[in-house]
Amino acid sequence: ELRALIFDVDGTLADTERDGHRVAFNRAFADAGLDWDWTVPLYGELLSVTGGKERIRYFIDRYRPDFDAPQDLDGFIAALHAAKTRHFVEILEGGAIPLRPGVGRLFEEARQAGVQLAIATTTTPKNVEALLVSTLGEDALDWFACIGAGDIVPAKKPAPDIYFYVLEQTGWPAEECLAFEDSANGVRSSRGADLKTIVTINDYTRGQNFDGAALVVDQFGEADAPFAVLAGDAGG
Ligand code: XBP
Ligand code: MG
Repeated sequence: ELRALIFDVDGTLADTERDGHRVAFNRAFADAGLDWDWTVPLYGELLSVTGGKERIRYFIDRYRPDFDAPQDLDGFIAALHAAKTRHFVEILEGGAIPLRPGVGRLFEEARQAGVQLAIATTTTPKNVEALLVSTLGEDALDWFACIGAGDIVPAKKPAPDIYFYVLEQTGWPAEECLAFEDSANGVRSSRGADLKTIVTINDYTRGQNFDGAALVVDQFGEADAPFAVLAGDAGG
């Protein structure tokens, strides 16, 4: 019995990273008078670290070892990240980032079939809300039985904690749920919680290791643009 679909957000529901998060980070750096510039290829490397605050900290350690860090480094990173969130929400509210093909249809068909929906993501809750509202309207927030996001669990993906959190909150047994992810870190997280997982790749995650995924496709597809199966068995 299929009871619920649990979705990752960034890269799965929408291509938010390159033209959304990355740009928002750079705007926050500029606001703070920093000359840091996260180019498209550099950002691809930084994506190995999930979570925006964690990503900034990793960048400083790895790429700016001589940075004259303020004494309260945690506070500095938190403020920088809050500015980044404001910029990201502004980008979404401007309507710049659509849902990926087939996502709206999947939500619709699940709701009509009485299959429940939830979110499991490392991104900030405000970002999830802004994406859902800007693409689907205010009512869409009520479609989700649980929105597990951000710092609600201390260990971000690839740890399975955010999926365990959603399963705990909803009471759904893992074997009655299906997870949707776009990245290796995401699959490690969902598989760590024993969830059957479907992967939709994107330009940043193509070629990553999706061992354990039930199915890998290039997109969810629409009637006029069917998805292509890259691994797994759509019928099985
Ligand atoms: C993707 C991420 C996120 C965003 C940034 O998470 O790694 O960290 O890039 O989000 P997922 P914040 O695919 O699980 O949604 O800056 O809000 O942390
Ligand atoms: Mg993702």
